Amino acid sequence: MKMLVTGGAGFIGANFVRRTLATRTDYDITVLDKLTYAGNLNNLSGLNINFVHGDITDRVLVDSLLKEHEIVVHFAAESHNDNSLHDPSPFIHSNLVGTYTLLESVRAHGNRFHHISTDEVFGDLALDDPNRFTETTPYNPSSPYSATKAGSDHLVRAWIRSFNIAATISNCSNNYGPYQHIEKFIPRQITNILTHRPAKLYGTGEQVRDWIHVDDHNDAVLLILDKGTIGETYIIGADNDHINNKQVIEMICELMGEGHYEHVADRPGHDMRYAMDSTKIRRELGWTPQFTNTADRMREGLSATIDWYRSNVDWWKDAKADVEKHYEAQGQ
Ligand code: NAD
Ligand code: TDX
Repeated sequence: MKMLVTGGAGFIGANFVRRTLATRTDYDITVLDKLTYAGNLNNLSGLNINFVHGDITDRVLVDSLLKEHEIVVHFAAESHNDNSLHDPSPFIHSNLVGTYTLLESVRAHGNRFHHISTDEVFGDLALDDPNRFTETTPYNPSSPYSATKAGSDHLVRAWIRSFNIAATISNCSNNYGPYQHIEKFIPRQITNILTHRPAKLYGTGEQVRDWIHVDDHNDAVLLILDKGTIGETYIIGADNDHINNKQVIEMICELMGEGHYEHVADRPGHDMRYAMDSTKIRRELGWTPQFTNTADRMREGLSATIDWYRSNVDWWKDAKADVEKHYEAQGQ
């Protein structure tokens, strides 16, 4: 089976390629990636795959690849909320125009398409709201990032209904694990502590993210490719919606033997709480996350992630000063 993975040099995409090669023998993988600041070819080093350096908005290139591949798994996107608050334009380009370009090519070539999306398309929940997001929750995105992801989901849904393309969508909660860019919350704190900087918590840190280990997310995507129903959307989450940012930062500090962290300027429009109801994928496809449910299992996943950043200093050290300079300019 020939599979094209867009954004496969980024955090989740690279872990997906690794996970697929480790657990399946029937996939021949090509990665299409623009290698933006978030893409890193080293994420794929040592793997037996084809790599194509290019932009998903390049229709000629996309057509030439889709002609040769049966399956497309679409991870490529601008992915950081904070960046989208400063310059939304790359988000419009990659997340909206990029997804549109892929969909038009899928329509022409008849590929099986899986679109990777996020919980942020639903907006946020109040801290005391007992509800969780489901596949039928109305969309209500808050940031330019989440609005472009919501728009890309709507495009996929419209192409399914209007043109009958063989597509599925998954909306997953916050991922953590190896190869995550150090601009993001968990790796930023780990690498801050490793470089003798204080960990940095936005505002009061009451916000809740429904953390999931990246391997659990990718196993769910592989299951959707194997057994998912064409046209359907699946919510992916590991029931971690009871741990707030302050508790996560304290867990990281404790695991790394560091007592001190700082409160810094809050993110404008900061979403309060995400919580995912993944009953559908658990019931219909039999998916179960491995790192789940209790603070103890999250501690296990975090501990392994800390070890990875400790053992792979060369992977992140060149980017660290620039990332922190950028945050410092925003009082963060
Ligand atoms: P990332 O920023 O680490 O990686 C994105 C990758 O896409 C990079 O390799 C980048 O070079 C590539 N890319 C960006 N624009 C491109 C373009 N125009 N053409 C080709 N390649 C391009 O992101 P991530 O955290 O791995 O997220 C991957 C996907 O998963 C995104 O669609 C994101 O919205 C979604 N998602 C992420 C999370 C999370 O917690 N990180 C949670 C749910 C869903
Ligand atoms: O230094 C920090 N301190 C801090 O308190 C950073 C970088 C973040 N935070 C907070 C903001 C959020 O409440 O931590 C939480 C997580 O922040 P991010 O890692 O930036 O993730 P988030 O904005 O929640 O979005 C992530 O999950 C959904 C991914 O980046 C998105 O791509 C995905 O769609």
